[in-house]
Amino acid sequence: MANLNGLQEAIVGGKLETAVALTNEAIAEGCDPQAIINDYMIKGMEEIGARFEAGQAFVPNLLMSARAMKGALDILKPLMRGKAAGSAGRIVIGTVQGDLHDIGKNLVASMLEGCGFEVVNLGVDISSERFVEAAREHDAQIVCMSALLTTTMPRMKEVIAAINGSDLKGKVKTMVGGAPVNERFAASIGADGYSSNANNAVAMARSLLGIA
Ligand code: B12
Repeated sequence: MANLNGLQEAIVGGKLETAVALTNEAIAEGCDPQAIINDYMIKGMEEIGARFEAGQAFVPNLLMSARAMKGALDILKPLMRGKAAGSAGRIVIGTVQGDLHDIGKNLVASMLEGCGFEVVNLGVDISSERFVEAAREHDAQIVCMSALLTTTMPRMKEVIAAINGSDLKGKVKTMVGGAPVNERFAASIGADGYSSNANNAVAMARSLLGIA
């Protein structure tokens, strides 16, 4: 039987090789990739985050866990296929300026891609200007922003202001997410959409573009 608790522990312990081996075993046994991510891997990241907050883990531990998480995600990403129906729309996504967290953002990008969206992933530490330029260059319908730090959340408001102060006003929708972001914050900065996870991000993107 697939040792998914072992996978969760490998993520917490930052054990890349074990995480990769247990992920491959779980896939070979027919486990659902989405369930592996949501029910075990993300829980592992939450656990190491809680330990960090409690002073029981340190930045190198976070980095090791992130490495193990990424290694396992690389195996699962190609298997995350939703209901794709041609090109559902073009999306530019990035982590806001000053923020280097990209695991959740990349998960959202993969889910959107898997569900038929064309996704331009700008990476991390992205300035308002770059979001606007990229949206224009790629003729994006949605700009997605991720922030994991309370100190970088305000950058999302600046990106939305930059979009609204440009020729893209009214042409591009905005969607925000990341652990400290919630619906109320999203509404307060004028974002068109918010989702707490990658699955609902797809439903939200579809709804913003009026796709059933
Ligand atoms: C891994 C990690 C790191 C890694 C990041 C590696 C990487 N490549 O991403 C490293 C070690 C680099 C790191 C650094 C730091 N980190 Co850090 N980190 C984490 C940790 C443990 C996990 C984050 C994660 O990957 N979660 C798993 C993913 C899947 O979840 P997620 O990102 O939330 O994404 C999901 C949703 O939020 C949503 N989502 C995400 N983005 C988007 C975007 C859109 C558009 C939508 C719709 C949805 C959406 O969907 C995703 C999938 O379901 C968190 C703890 C936590 N529980 O969040 C701390 C945490 C975020 N870090 C924290 C801190 C303090 C730091 C540092 C300042 C530490 C330091 N002293 O140096 C630095 C900051 C560096 C910087 N400038 O960004 C704090 C933030 C506290 C705060 N209130 O701001 C946290 C909360 C830890 C803690 N409990 O104290 N970190």
